[in-house]
Amino acid sequence: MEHKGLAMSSYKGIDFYNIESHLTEEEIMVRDLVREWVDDKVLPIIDEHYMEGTFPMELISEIGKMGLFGCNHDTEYGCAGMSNIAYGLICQELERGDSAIRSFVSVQGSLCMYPILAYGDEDQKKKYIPKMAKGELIGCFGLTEPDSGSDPGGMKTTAVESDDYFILNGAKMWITNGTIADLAIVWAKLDGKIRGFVVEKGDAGFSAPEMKGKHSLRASITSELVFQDCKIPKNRILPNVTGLKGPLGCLTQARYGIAWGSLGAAMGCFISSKDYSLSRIQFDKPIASFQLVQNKLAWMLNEITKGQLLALQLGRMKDDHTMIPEQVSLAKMNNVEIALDIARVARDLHGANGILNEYPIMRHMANLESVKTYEGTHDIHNLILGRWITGIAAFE
Ligand code: TGC
Ligand code: FAD
Repeated sequence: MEHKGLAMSSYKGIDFYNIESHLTEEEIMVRDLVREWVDDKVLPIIDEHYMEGTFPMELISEIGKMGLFGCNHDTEYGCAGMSNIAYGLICQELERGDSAIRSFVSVQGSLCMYPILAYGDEDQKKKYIPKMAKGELIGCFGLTEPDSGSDPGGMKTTAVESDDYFILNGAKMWITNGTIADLAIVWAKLDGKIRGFVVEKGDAGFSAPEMKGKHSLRASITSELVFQDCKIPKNRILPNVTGLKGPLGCLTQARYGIAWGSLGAAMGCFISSKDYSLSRIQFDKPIASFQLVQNKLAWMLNEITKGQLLALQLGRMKDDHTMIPEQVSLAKMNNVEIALDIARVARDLHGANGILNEYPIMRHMANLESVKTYEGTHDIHNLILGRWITGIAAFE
């Protein structure tokens, strides 16, 4: 029996539980604007960039014009001052295009603009934030090192204070946007304590070679950052934070965006699966008419809907300033995992066609493998929750 549900409608997002009824007009407007922009500007070109291993640089100024960089920061230094829910919806729509686009926006706003705003001085805010909001300056965030990923406190990069400079030595690895960035927020140990520094492109002793050979996030630039007696002026230290809570505070912001963004990748895989199963005929019927296929589609919608409700409530708590980092861990961990599982089931539903770049499935699946690892691996978030539940840290 035919039934008028999602099958008969054109794409208007996935909103089975009427999340929209909880959104403001501005949130709906920005979500729809970004959704349309992704359809028009990202989806037609992203696969080529993915195959070539290039980032679509031409999109940066457009993202800036839409006010998406650091859009949830205050308007004082030129940011859009949107709600955290609006920011989450933007991440969701961008990642339906590709995780690389959401990553670019996450790194710029949450990992580079945020530490300058939260820990920087007035001159640093005035110098960098207005241009970063417009996309005229690109930022990156250097925490991970070859020998310290999940345990960033074990970093070896050092800063030494001389009369006129800080001198940085060491290396960062896996840094999104590194090679194309104008500035890098770099975390290094000064007198044994973790401090943040702003390193600029062109600083003597600083280089940012691109890392090649990725099978995931191919439309994103990933780099090493190398510091060899790199001298930076004294006024480039972030004066208002010391210790691991500096970088971890930034990660809370970015993990929040991923909790929403990963749902976008899941939605892309779900919609493609729904459309494909209605059009693919086997045994003289659309495969959508078989119970096992419907079971898979129903499971996808179920997981996406639960993930949306998690993200929505997380966003409300962030907007109310009651959100704690452990709540972000739960949503990042859950939503990335279900997105990856949905991508895998979607691949199966598309049969052999599921491996082709005509469909977004394998691209999302491969991207999500990185998303599961970066910003704290799935298991690190499990342990963060384990510590919250038991009071016992099981990291060591
Ligand atoms: P721990 O004792 O837990 O904390 C040290 C201090 O930091 C505070 N804190 C936080 N503050 C804000 N937000 C958070 N999420 C925080 N978590 C902890 C904490 O209160 C404490 O403050 P204080 O005042 O007492 O000093 O530190 P630990 O060494 O036990 O760390 C535990 C652990 C494993 C959870 C932490 O190291 C961790 O999260 N590791 C994962 C590392 C990670 O996520 N790296 C991500 C690198 S960046 C990246 O991946 C970018 S991808 C970008 C893209 O392309 O999208
Ligand atoms: P490891 O820490 O070596 O972990 C390997 C495995 O061991 C994982 O399964 C992990 O869960 C497990 N493990 C580790 N410790 C424990 C423990 N205590 N208990 C149980 N299991 C444990 N970093 C940045 O600083 N800036 C960036 O912009 C950035 N962008 C990235 C972009 C991409 C595409 C990727 C893939 C990574 C990026 N990263 C970035 C690095 C990322 O944050 C790290 O890869 C991540 O934190 C994990 O570190 P690792 O890869 O060294 O893995």
